[in-house]
Amino acid sequence: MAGCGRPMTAVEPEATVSITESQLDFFDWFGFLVLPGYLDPVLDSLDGAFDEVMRDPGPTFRDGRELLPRAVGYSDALVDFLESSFVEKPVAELCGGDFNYLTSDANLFRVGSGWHNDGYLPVRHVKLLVYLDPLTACDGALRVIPGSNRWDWPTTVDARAASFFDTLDENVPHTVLETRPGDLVLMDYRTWHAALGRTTGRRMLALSFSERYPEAELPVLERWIADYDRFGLDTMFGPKVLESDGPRIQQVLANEGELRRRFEASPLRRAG
Ligand SMILES: O=C(O)CCC(=O)C(=O)O
Repeated sequence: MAGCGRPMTAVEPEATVSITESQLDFFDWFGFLVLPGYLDPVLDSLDGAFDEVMRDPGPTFRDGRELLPRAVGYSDALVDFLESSFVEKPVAELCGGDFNYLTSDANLFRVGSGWHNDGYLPVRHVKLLVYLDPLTACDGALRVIPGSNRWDWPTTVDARAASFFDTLDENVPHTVLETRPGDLVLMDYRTWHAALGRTTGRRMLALSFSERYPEAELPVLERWIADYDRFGLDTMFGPKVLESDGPRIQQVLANEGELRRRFEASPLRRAG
């Protein structure tokens, strides 16, 4: 839905497909879920908005991939998507009705991604991955280790895992998620994943969410947010998300203090 004086940027279709009980169980057990064609009704809008934000303001971080942190916050169409039932419905199922919107990024990959997970946090963190180009095992489709979301850190997996898995490369037992534009991939942060094979110009939009943090765990949230100082950020959200000032961002905003302190001291400091 559009709001707060923002112009309507596209027709606003509603998600008609709900996640079933067995899909929720699948996510719980295996740490990922693919919804084929789920985003077809909004694909053109997402595709156009992605290319626009990659032109302006454009990627601010390059390490083989070109990355624009907090990408959603630079586009009315992407904010509409964030607030739409396409996002709200599955995320509320996985993270509860009072979930947090954490951040987003737009990426143009010119390299693959080695085996890693996105962190072990005390509450569920979920990433929505929107790949805007058809991907097969040969050209950089996402690979996941099903069930690795249930590994304990550091009991069953430790810091040596990433380098060991990288030596194994394609021989790590895994599933390849071949996707076409319009598919939505949902992944638990704990799930180990990689993108291998020839990979040139894969476009990926990622949105991150979490369950609401209980009071006692807020210091963990604050440290997690502060890690974004690696991108020279003072806040997790781009201007258009900040304008919306919605309930989904309040817990993150309230815990950005350490990020702002690091930003003030950072040589990467940049405005906007
Ligand atoms: O290269 C990819 O598609 C995977 C992206 C990824 O690893 C991540 O966003 O954590």
